Amino acid sequence: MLIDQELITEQNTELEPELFSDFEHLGAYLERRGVAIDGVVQRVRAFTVAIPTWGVSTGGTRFSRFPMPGEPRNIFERLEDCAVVQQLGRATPRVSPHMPWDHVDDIHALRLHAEALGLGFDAVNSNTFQDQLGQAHSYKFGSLTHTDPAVRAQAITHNLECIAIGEQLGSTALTVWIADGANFPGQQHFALALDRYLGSMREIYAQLPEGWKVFLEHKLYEPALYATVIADWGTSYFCAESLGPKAQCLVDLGHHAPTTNVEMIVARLIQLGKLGGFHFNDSKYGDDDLDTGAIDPFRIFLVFNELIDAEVRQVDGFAPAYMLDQSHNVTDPIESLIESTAAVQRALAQALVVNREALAVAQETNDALGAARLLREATQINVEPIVQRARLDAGGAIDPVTVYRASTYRKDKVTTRPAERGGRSGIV
Ligand code: PSV
Ligand code: MN
Repeated sequence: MLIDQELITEQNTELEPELFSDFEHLGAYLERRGVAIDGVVQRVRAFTVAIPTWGVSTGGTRFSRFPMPGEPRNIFERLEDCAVVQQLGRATPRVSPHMPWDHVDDIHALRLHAEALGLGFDAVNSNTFQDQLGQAHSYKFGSLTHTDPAVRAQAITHNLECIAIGEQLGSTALTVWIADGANFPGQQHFALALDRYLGSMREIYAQLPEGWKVFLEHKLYEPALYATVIADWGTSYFCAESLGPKAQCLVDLGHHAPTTNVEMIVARLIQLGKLGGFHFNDSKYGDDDLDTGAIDPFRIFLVFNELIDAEVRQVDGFAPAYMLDQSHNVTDPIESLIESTAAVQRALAQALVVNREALAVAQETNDALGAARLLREATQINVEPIVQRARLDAGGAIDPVTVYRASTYRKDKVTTRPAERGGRSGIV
């Protein structure tokens, strides 16, 4: 255990009386509304979200990065920090690795290290948006869609390597996000670029092992600032559909224009049987990678409202993969990940207490205001006692950030993890 279990127990003992009293009060309130609180706790407890390995390092912008003392310097140390988030929150038992950022020669040792920390591996993310040392061809003008077949072949090979690594780690999915696009009108032939993407992806798809999925992650813009090849959910859907049943669409919440109705995209992908998973985060202006729920908690609730609707309707094959994808530029990433996990759990709990029968009636009778009230009411309920109870029952901390701050974890790491000279800047 990375955080002294005694510290967790001490804190929990102190907070339990208040929590139990709030819980009882909320239970009575929900009962009057026809909701059994224990059922909601069970559902929140069963819910898990994967942590991005890059999320425990200090993030940055294209302008700068301000490394935090004691930050992890390699994947083994990153896993330790992920394990702290899991120990305190108990909802993040898997990590989503990024290659080659997390590359090690001995993959088996990595798997064992993760297992010893109580962690498993989620989808492997490939990276053909940066050039790596010693790489034969540059991705400056694209990767899977590059005009030069040799560059495409290199990008395909990298994705196949990611699959091979993922197999050794016990992962069952590959997430592909490409930065390919254009900075100038006329620079790229739109149709040919998309054709080349499909051609490359077909080769990757053909090598997916039994039981594996490939998630196609779309993004509006950046780093391509005029046009991006896989810019929107429509293109992503078309590609997933063209590739076959193992290909699904991944929705990163920040990858849309600010006013886009993301919950509707989620509903459409569910209806079309192609919702593969999520990268949760929040944003105000673009792909800000801010902490989930930090800016617009109502939006994440509306996404979960669609997810629970799909679940209640027992939509065939509905089983999205949940991941966080954030850049922690000014906070201790461990704290941000704890808070973001709780934000996701809160949205889930609120979506679970929506009166769906009443909502269906309001929708059928065109009661616009009544329908909106039902959703708003659910978000006005303070479901914190449910989230805290779920954490406590799972062996975590009622107030994980306070326990973390009371621990000496980061302070100890400042000594044992002396900062490396140089290091990456910008995106992590
Ligand atoms: C792209 O902006 C993205 O959301 C993709 O998921 C990448 O793999 C990740 O960020 C890299 O930080
Ligand atoms: Mn993402």
